[in-house]
Amino acid sequence: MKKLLILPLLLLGATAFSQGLKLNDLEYFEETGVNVLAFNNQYNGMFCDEKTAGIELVQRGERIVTGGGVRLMNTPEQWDIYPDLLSRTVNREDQSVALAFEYPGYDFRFRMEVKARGTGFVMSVTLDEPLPAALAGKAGLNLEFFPASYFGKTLLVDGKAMILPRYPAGETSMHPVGEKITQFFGLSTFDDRGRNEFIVPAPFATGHKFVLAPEDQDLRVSISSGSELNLFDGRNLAQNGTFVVRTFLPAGKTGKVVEWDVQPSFDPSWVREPNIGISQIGYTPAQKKVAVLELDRNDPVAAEAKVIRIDGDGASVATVFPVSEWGIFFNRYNYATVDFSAIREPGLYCLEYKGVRTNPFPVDKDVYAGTWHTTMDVWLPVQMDHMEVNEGYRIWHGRSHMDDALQAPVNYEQQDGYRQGPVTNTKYASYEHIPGLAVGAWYDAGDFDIQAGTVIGLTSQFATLWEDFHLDRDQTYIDQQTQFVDIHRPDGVPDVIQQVEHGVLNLNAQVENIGFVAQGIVQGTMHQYHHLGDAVTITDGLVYDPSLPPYVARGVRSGTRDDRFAFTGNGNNPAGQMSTIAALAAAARVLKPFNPALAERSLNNAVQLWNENYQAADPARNAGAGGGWGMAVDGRIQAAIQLWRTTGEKKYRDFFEPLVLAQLKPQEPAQNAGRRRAGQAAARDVEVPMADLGAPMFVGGFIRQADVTTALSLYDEMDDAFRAEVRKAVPLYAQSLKAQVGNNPYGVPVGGRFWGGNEQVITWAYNNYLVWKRFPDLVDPEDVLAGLNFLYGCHPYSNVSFVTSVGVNTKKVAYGNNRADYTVIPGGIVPGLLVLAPDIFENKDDYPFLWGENECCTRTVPSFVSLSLACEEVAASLK
Ligand SMILES: [Ca+2]
Ligand SMILES: [Ca+2]
Ligand SMILES: [Ca+2]
Repeated sequence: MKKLLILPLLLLGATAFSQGLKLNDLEYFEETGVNVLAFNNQYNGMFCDEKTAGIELVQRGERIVTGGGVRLMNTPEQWDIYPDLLSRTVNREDQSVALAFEYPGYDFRFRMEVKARGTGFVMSVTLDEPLPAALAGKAGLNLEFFPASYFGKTLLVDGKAMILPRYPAGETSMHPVGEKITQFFGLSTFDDRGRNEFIVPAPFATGHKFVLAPEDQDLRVSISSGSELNLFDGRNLAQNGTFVVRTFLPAGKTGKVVEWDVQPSFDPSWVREPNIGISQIGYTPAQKKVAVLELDRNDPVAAEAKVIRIDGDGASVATVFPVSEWGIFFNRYNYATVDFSAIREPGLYCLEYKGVRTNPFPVDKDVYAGTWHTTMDVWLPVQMDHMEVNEGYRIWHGRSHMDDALQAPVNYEQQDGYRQGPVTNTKYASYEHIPGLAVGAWYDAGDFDIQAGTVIGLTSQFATLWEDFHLDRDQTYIDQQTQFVDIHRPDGVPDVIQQVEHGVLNLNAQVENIGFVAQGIVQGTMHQYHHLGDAVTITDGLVYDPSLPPYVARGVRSGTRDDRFAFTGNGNNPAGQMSTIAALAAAARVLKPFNPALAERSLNNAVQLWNENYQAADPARNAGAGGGWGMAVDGRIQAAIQLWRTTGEKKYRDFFEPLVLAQLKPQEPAQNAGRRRAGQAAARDVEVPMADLGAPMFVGGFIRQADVTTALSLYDEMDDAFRAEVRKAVPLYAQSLKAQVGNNPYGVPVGGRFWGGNEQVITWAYNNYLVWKRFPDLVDPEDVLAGLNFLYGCHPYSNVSFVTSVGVNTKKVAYGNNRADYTVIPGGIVPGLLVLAPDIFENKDDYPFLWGENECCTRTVPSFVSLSLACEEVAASLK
């Protein structure tokens, strides 16, 4: 690892003696323990307001304030409109950032300034033209505080003592919908039950000086103004709402119309407590054990750390290990490592550095055994759509979405990236009921849509898990006849086989009723989409009948149009069918001994789709048809491999073999948009590109990942000539895996702009395993374990386990459908570390609503389970 030689003394000189807020090289204001960001992070057109944009305050290492700016609502929700940033000018002479904005639909332009003043700052709004009349009483200067940070804290309003509410019980009033500022996509987050009205929250405090949390140095912020300050609680409208400090812009005035003086909590002697990165599941005696210390740049690195064994009688034995300084990574913190691999005696240990002690962790030969059980036994069953899911005395949810789906209307677009083109590509008319869909599949993530990629991917990967690892664990009762699941209750059938069934039941239903797998089957209104709680209550479970009045049911039909929409714009893309074919064919193979009828049905559908589509699916004829990741992978390869494995027919092998071999040749890397999710590429540029994290996703001249892993997966089944070609390609591929780590102290590809990077770490570590399994000399097996060690706590920001409920210190909140209760669904894998501009790592563990940090995605399950099983195997091999 390359060390950045930066002298601690110089750094000490640079910041510790600074007086007042100053703009730094990354264009935000900085003083010890305080960072003020003025639109370094901007709003995202895909997910709208993510609570990661505008004027923000990071105080003593925590981002406690966000969303500063002029907004048109008292308490903006995620899908409320925000202004376009026209210009951002950094003025170093007077230590200010000047900003210009407009709300294009409202003919409203304004300027803002954020300017350092002593140890605090002033933020102001200037109007060159008076406020448009339609925005009087609506436009205001807002600043949002994360409520969870302030649970149990107090407030002074012009000196009057108050308690910040733990739960909202503020007052609201109803207004006619004509007064409402239209939300994004023209949709509404509010179900007004046909009354054409909307809710306006009232302030719970009003004054000229607010001091939040005067008792707490970490959280104290004071705001004062000559204008009236109001304090709103956004949670009256939305559980992810914030405390909003707000001044309404005056009507009929120009010039500087609002000015606030904001004083953060400043202490020049403050030093961030070290974050000691350890694996929360512990270590095997034989594996490498390296803790990573994430340190304040003003905190001189100590020479030693202690590893302390904790015995049953409470006695402890300490062993001293040297600390190696690694240097600065990604600007913000200094890093050091402690290699305590010499600890080999089984037992309980903790690590102590400069008086900070970690929680205990085990050292034992079986620490990796079964760490995936919570994920497969609990988290995954809870994600099963169209089923009632019981666990002990609790029912997680009822049989959801029994009303199937409606054909999504043509020329229609809605939240979460769903759009239907000018045609349906099906035999159905817009809004027509599509029968037979209330079976199988999983909720996509913290929301409840069925995403094609997730259902197809899980079905394929679970089939692979069965074949590669013979995963015969049975701890779940799954009955498709009565659509009932019981957790912690064996039923004699391996759970992974039942999950394959659950996938193909839905895939077959879609292929047979729609003709292909729809891009998504998703809630058709915004107020259903943001649903929290039991999915059985999102719809009425009755098929929509337009001849009945709304909110009236008759028998099994209902006049309430609450059924999901099937988005079928992808139906004219033959390449898009290939992953469905692969999943159906793989499932047919593994299901044959368990459910021969379903296996045969799946294979018939796969063969039919192949025959209809494989010629038209040639990538040469379908530019850009390789999926949303910017990589032009020929989907026909996987489809043909799975059809060959299932049928043994030579024609499939003859099809894929030359294609796989051709792709083993080194080629130019595909154009890649930083691995952003589809649609996010449209987000505005950020100051520090991903590559600065030291994790280049694609290295010039190296082979693309997918191609070699496909060849590796075939290695044992193919002849000597094929294997010889693979052997030639693998060394370069192994090098590219190493190169992807880049230059960071954690030894894995750290990343995560827009979305936490755990999935890329999992994929990278598992690809190391695929090489190691057949070419053990080419890959360090510790690189396989390093992926899980990162997930389990050896990562920046904190040392919490990113797998909920697994490990000693694990996530307390996650963005599941129970997030309103500030809890988790056990066994989920959160996205993890989010990298906010310019240099801020974050994974909040008190506020669950930041999806980029905390939303457990269903598609992560099989890759995480695969890596876990790989780590069991690797750990057992180390002596
Ligand atoms: Ca989704
Ligand atoms: Ca079972
Ligand atoms: Ca319905």
